[in-house]
Amino acid sequence: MSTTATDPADPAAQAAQAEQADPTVRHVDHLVIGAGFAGLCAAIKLQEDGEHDFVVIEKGDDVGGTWRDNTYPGAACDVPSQLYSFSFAPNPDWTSSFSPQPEIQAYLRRVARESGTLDRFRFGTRVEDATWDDATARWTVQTSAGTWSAGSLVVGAGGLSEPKLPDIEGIGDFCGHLFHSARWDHDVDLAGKRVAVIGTGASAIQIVPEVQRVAARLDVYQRTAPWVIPRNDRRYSALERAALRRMPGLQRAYRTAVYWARETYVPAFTLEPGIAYPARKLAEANIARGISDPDLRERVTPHFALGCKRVLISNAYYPALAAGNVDLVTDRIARVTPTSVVTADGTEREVDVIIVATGFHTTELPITEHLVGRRGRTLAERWRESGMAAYKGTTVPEFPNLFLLVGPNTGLGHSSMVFMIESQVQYVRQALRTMRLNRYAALEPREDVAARWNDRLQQRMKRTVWHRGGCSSWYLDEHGRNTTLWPRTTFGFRAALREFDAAAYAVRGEPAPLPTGTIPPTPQQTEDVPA
Ligand code: N01
Repeated sequence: MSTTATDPADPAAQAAQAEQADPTVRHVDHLVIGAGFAGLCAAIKLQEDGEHDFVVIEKGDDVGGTWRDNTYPGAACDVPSQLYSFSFAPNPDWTSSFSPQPEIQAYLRRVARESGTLDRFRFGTRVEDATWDDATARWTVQTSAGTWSAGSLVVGAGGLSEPKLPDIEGIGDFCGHLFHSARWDHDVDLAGKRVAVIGTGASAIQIVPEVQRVAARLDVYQRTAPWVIPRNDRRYSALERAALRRMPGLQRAYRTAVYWARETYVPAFTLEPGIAYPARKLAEANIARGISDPDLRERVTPHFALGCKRVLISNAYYPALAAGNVDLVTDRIARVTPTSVVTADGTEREVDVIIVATGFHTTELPITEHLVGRRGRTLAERWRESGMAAYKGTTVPEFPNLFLLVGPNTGLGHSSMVFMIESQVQYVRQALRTMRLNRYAALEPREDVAARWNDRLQQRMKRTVWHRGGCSSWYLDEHGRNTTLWPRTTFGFRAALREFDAAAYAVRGEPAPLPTGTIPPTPQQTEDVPA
């Protein structure tokens, strides 16, 4: 077989040569991992830019990501739907201000269908590993359905996709039904059952009121009480929806109003936690309204600054805890037996079903164990040494042509992740355009630039409520560094990613002179709220 060298800056020639070498490998310009909000956004925008040679690899059997997986009763978004949706695909048909999961899932399915990209999606396919090949300047991606070779890799695998199970003695020996909130077992009928819910985070507080209504008894195991403010949910009337449908300008104005209202939380989170005093009063009033028993009120009142952990919203949670068939258990769980949960004080509570609402692997993302960079080590290995960090939350030194969506320090405690995803996808489009125009085979951020970016970010983090608020949370890694959240405004994030800053990158492949008149138009950020 011929091994004639090809121009490393010419992906087509590289692909052709590799195909000759191994005809079982399929070649694409771009491979996207994940078909949630992030992967779908990437696919739609790649297509819009004329980048038709891509594939989306998705382990599930549908689009939707976390909104496909979290089907527990009561699942709904805690960011208003007018903002928690793509700016380029407004939906006038949301039935209420905080949409339930089935509506969000239906929205994502519709957007995917109408985008005309679905034929590039490979469902039921798991990425086993992805390895950078320096010789060809391409990623080799092993999947459960064969091997792909891709010029660039866009990872939209999600930060909340891998359920985290609690490490409790005996939990594996439980003989009743046990499942995680993100893997709800709909075959289990909870009516008349004795149920335990472990955890009191965003998922649990939505699950508890639903289970309380049908279960014979419900034990809620709380390790740390969360702050819960009222949920100002409202159903839209048919008239309102008709108005939103007929007047797109009205919907844009609505979205803009929600955006700015949410952005007013930022100073309390990132500058001075004391600013959140009115929200704290709201949360205390929420407790007082829902619970009359002083002892229970005391036990659900957090002892840390509001915002330190995710602020939850619910009108139904406290009344459910106060119901006659519910016990809030604040003693530590010592062990689980085949039929019961035993707490440290020796109390044993018999249960038929245990619902584990203990969150996700957020600071050691499982996909990173499978991404092997230029130096032959995985992204997980790099991050074990240096902590989870990326340049602008998106690119990582040592990992050429890799783009992380919802990467390190892009999470939010107050607003819509869809806004952050669109900002990142804009950046990726600019990067790919730069590569095409200049015939770069590969680019990766410079170590010094990435380090400066992250030093500044961590410096800023010290002022935030997530560090000063007196709690432990999944925002922080084992060294106490906040590697998950963005510590500034979302419009600040968008501004930082608006243009691709090629000078921050090491590139491979010589720039070629551009023939005049053939420069493709700059991909424009969809007109959105802060523009
Ligand atoms: O998970 P969490 P989640 N023994 O990690 C407790 C998004 N989301 O699935 O606080 C006993 O927040 C743990 O206790 P503690 C949103 O971004 C959004 O609820 O660590 N308890 C905590 O109470 C959210 O932040 C929406 O002391 C244990 C709970 O389990 C993220 O998903 C809805 C334990 C875990 O809370 C995750 O939320 C749902 C143990 N061993 C989720 N281990 C909406 O948009 C953990 N806990 C509405």
